[in-house]
Amino acid sequence: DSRGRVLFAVDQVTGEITITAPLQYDAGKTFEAVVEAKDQGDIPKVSEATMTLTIVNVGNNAPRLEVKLQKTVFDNTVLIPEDAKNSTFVGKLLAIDNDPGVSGDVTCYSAHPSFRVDPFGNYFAIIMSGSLDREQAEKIDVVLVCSDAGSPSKTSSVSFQVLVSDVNDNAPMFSQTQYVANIPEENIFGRQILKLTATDPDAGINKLFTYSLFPRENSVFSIDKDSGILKARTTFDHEVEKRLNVIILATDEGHPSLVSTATVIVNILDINDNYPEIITKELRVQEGIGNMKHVGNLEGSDKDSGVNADLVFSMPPTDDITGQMFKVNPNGVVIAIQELDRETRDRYILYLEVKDKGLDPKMTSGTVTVIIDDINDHAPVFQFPSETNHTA
Ligand SMILES: [Ca+2]
Ligand SMILES: [Ca+2]
Ligand SMILES: [Ca+2]
Ligand SMILES: [Ca+2]
Repeated sequence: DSRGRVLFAVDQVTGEITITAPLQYDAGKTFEAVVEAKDQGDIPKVSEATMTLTIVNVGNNAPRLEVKLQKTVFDNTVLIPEDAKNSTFVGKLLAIDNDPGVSGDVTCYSAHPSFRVDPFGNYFAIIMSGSLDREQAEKIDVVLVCSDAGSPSKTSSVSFQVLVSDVNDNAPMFSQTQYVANIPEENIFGRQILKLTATDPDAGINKLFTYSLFPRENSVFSIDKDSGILKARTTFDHEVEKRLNVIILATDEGHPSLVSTATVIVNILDINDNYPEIITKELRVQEGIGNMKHVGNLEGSDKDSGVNADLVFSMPPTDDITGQMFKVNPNGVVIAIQELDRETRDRYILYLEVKDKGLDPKMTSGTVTVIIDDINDHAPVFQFPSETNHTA
């Protein structure tokens, strides 16, 4: 044959012709062989006959497939960006089947949903038919399958690789959209509030990002652009502000870059850093009120919150007369223990203490003046006229 193979042999005695190599079927192909016969005389007589062999197609051959990719990065591998549009041309699929009739009619399909093959003249066009996502699959094996219409049908497959290149299609993602931090007031400058974390599933510079504050100028907070550590640039005062919000951005280095945001709520917790005050300066009471009677309520204040501003009044033991005359309840109610008589004494000065219930209680001392008002308990004594001198 054309490749110089010996395809036939003839038995020198019996004349039997045998096939020594597989005869590949090609439509219409015939083989010719010349057969010689000679006798065994001293000068042999030779005669020749031409043998013509037509190969009959008894089997059906599977299509032979070949992929010719458009942009190969290396052998049999094509590089496609993950945002490649539907219908992007990827390469050609050649499907050769020389079988006669329907045994040579070939149809093909792609086993991968993101690709399809469309008949196009004497080849099939390999075309994108779905979207790619590098974050899902960075390397794809695409298997193309072709079958002829013979019976039985013969099928072949061929594959190629797709390397999906990254596009910056993901913003960095914070681990939470909202963070809450509880920081006691009177913190030191530069105290760490919390560490934010974000991740970006892209590749290369598309996955690099930095943290920043929004707006960038902030006198209260600072953030480390690489570590995401949020710090205080000031000393917080619960009595001025109980809760602060700050917006953090994570911006990647893709072109164009993508940004995401998170909110940090900072609760400024109370510390017992304020002393109570006694607001009441004086209490007025009418004379003559008796034993265990209500004189008045003491009022106090404390700028702190909760127990740190929960006040307890007391009157420390004293040798003074006030200790025998008055009693102060913890809630600030002042009681007269004995009857108050203006004529005996018209004012008393109470020495008081007020203390909060904080963990480290703060106490303030002060005085409150109790003024005894007159209720005209003595009938006027007329000097003149009088009943006794009969001047009336
Ligand atoms: Ca990104
Ligand atoms: Ca990406
Ligand atoms: Ca306090
Ligand atoms: Ca406080």
